[in-house]
Amino acid sequence: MRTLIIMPTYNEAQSISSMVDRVRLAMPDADLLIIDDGSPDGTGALADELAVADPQVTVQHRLEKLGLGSAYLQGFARAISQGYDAVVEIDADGSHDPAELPTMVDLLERRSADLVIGSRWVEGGSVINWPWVRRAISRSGNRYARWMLRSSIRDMTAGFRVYRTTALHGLDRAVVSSQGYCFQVELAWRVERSGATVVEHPIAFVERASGTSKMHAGIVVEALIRVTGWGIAMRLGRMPMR
Ligand SMILES: Nc1nc2c(ncn2[C@@H]2O[C@H](COP(=O)(O)OP(=O)(O)OP(=O)(O)O)[C@@H](O)[C@H]2O)c(=O)[nH]1
Ligand SMILES: [Mg+2]
Repeated sequence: MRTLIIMPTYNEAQSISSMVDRVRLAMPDADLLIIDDGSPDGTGALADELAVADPQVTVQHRLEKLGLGSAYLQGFARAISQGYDAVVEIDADGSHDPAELPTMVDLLERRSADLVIGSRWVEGGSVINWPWVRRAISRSGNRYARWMLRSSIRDMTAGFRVYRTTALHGLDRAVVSSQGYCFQVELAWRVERSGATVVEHPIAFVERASGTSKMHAGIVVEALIRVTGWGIAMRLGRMPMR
């Protein structure tokens, strides 16, 4: 499968080089697109150096921090227009192990899946070095979203994924309402509700060892409000999302 790996970055200077190496080693035939939002710590310049040395690495620079969701939507549009079969979402902070990717892409093919999620909350999945509070928020948030959205996905907030490109057709800024982290929940839900096959593959998620998190309480609150709104709208029959 012709695969495009998309890695959005914001202030990941300490981890970008090793992540690019690990991705290229795990998936030597895939292309890698780094989308940097003008990171003040120089991540974009480091990414440019890596791209000069490797024709399979490309960097897209955006002038300001426009959010994870909008970075991915731009990457998806590129994957569609350039005829890739599969698209990968992966964080640049070392939390997702690129060594899982061959298995995840293989699952996409063998199980005829449209989305394979690297999941922390299925049997065999785990989270390493997270305080219990963060664990509890992720677990209960996922349980709530699954119930509210009548989904069968256990890790809807996961950011480690492989999509079949065809599952992303028609998704753009006019359709996808979330731009922050809730983007991942919305996309998983949209893909599942379109009748696509979603498979969860257990992964060990490792807390970032360097750099700073962009996560804050407002993100969790925003996701709760949106998920609740979608769930209510769905129960009122106002949001078929097909
Ligand atoms: N281009 C771009 N990338 C972003 C933006 N916000 C976050 N990212 C990247 O998206 C990925 C996930 O962000 P993280 O801060 O690690 O968020 P997280 O994994 O939910 O939180 P942590 O557990 O704290 O790591 C990382 O590679 C970030 O650099 C953004 O606005 N633009
Ligand atoms: Mg992270």
